[in-house]
Amino acid sequence: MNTLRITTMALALLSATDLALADDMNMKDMSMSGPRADKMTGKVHHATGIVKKMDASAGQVTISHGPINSIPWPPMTMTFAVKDKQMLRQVTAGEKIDFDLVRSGKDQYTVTKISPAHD
Ligand SMILES: [Cu+2]
Repeated sequence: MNTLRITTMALALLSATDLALADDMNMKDMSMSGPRADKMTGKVHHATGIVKKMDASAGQVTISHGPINSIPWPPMTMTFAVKDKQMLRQVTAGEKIDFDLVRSGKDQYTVTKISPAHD
């Protein structure tokens, strides 16, 4: 079996696991903690929101975000740590953004990517 084939199979397995997990979360578990949430560590969630404020020295951004079904979260306003403080140079308060977040602790998520919203 060549390398490409093995990689393709591994990717197929990965996405099947992801889908099963997401399904399980949506159906039964609305909480953000516990063993199920632990399995989500490392998974990148995508969301949209409006920047409320930035704290460059603390490396934090407050975002009024829409629903994030993959966690799952309803819409809310909350403050996140950012992976890299430089990311805050690219945003302004009131701006509509697309962003990525990754679980970084119990009930804690870190924003790993911010870009202007597409629409
Ligand atoms: Cu939230």
